[in-house]
Amino acid sequence: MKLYYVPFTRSNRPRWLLEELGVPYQLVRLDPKAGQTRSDEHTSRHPLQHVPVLDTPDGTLFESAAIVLQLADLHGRFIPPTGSYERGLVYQWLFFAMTELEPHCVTFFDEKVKKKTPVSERALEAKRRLNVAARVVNGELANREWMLPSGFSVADIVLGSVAWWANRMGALEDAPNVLAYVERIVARPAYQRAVVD
Ligand SMILES: N[C@@H](CCC(=O)N[C@@H](CS)C(=O)NCC(=O)O)C(=O)O
Repeated sequence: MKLYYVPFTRSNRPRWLLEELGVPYQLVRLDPKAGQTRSDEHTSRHPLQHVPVLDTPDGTLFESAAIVLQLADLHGRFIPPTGSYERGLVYQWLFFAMTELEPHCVTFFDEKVKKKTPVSERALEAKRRLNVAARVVNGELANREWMLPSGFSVADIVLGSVAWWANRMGALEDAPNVLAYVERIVARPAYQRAVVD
């Protein structure tokens, strides 16, 4: 399998899972500054010219959460059986991460990091809404290390990477269990290998 990749982006989610799985893969680095994500070749892989894209024997796939679900299913690891209650929890936390947490991170990032206006109304509202959702995760993690009762899963890859980003931007407020969770994530050897470059 080939993973089209830009360092320090959402493409580290499938890379992290591939490292957790310990399976061989080819990393194809693209340089957005050199226009490599906007080439016709890459546009044919991803119509929005984004990463990650996974090249599989059957065709290409985009969307980081979809890719990690597919990889976990293909290898039968880090994902509970189809139809089980815990599989439902995986879907719940993946959708929660992508719809309730990440969009507010994106807005906060656009204001604070890109526009350098951390106290704009838009930034403050994004931070407020992000923390409403983060409090839910904080409560879940009160007595558990990972999002599923049975242990580490793809839910942690997606939700954990969003939590890492929120923390990195200084957007989290009063979420000690989420902070401890982020520390557990960055301590994982596979995570470290995935974000090294
Ligand atoms: N929802 C998509 C978002 C993909 C996305 O926005 N990727 C960004 C990097 S995090 C990207 O490729 N930006 C364009 C570029 O780097 O040229 C996913 O999770 O895969």
